[in-house]
Amino acid sequence: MHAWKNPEVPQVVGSAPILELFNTATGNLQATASADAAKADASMYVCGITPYDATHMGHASTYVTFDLVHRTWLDSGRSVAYSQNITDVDDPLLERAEATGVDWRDLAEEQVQLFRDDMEALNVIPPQNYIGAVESISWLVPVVEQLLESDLAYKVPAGPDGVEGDIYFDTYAAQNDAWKLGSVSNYDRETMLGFFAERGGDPQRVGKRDSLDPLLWRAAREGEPSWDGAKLGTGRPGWHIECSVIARKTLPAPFTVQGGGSDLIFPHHEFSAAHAAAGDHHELAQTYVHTGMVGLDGEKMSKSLGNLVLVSKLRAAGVEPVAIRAVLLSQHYRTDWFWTDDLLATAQERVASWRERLETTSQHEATTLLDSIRSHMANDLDAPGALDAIDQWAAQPAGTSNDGAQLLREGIDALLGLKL
Ligand code: 5CA
Ligand code: ZN
Repeated sequence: MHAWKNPEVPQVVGSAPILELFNTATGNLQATASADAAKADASMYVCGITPYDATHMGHASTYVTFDLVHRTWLDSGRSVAYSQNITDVDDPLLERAEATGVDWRDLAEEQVQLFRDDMEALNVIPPQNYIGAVESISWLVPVVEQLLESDLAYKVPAGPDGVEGDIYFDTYAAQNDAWKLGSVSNYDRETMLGFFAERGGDPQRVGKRDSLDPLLWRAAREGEPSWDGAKLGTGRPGWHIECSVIARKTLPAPFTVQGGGSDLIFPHHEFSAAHAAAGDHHELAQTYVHTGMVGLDGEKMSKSLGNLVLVSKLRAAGVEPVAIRAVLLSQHYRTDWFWTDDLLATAQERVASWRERLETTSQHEATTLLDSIRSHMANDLDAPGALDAIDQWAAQPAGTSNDGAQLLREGIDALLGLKL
């Protein structure tokens, strides 16, 4: 599928130090390159939207976070391979389409287009590989066939609806030196069971070898879309295998960063990694990076709760995208936080004060501030620290020279994606 328009990213003299990010799998900060290969190619997979209610501030915050990873790598002279999926066939999308009387394909297409427009407005660099679940089915079928052949996947007898042919992953049989249950999330079994039930899993399904075993292939049901799955029978793909296959098909193994919101740690990223290790005996990614949840009025912002602040609505109301992006950058990516109108008003004031001060920036001020922004960003994406540094510069009395204005404007754009 096509993504969205590539923004111009200015090349700025100097370069960012090696980016360190917090790795959920190890619980430590981790360099995203070794010191002797600081400019090695980098690669990233970020889980994309399920297109039925795009793009709320939670989505925006997550994609802008990984855009900062992307920009920091580019600034340090690395080339970046970036893939993202679209979960364009899955239960919640089909349920929403059914409830609103819209064809699921039309709903997905409309929401993906809205998402593209929002990403473009927010100055997010697009992935080179933007792949829908539907597009990935021909890649996925042989992978699941192979798991069946190795007895790491199995067919479950018909459930209450009488349909035969659902295929599950054998979690415990699949453990090996590249992956064990908990390798990514480090959760205990009780926590896993809670999240599994909450986030699309079916611990109660009769006939599974273990309650946590995730679905790989769902046999065709009356009224649901389905595809020819060769030896798997007719059906549609499970969620984790879809991302696992798209990532492995389009990126090197292991790739540098696997990204998404913290709601994807378990089961989604745990099992995406498990599926890769089961097939290929290697780790899926080097670093698992997760963003905090954005909420509204005391609750996590989510499509199912309906407490959404949509990027498109704010844009339609005339809010400048750069101010929205400045709100997102004002919160550290690993903290949970709540969207408020006050945060937006503050960001609008900050952007105005930065713009005004830019007009009188010396070369020396520009290089000093850029160094500071670079070191904040390399330290686990400390964007709030970078914005505070910009505030401090803006609060200094205006100088008489403006020979640093262009450099600083371009640097703030290249590193933070803020177009002043
Ligand atoms: N399609 C799957 C991933 S394969 C999915 O989770 N889609 S989503 O539309 O629900 O979310 C898209 C991305 O936004 C995911 O990375 C998710 O973790 C993140 N996200 C969703 N809600 C929030 C939120 N309230 N705050 C921060 N990030 C969020
Ligand atoms: Zn995913």
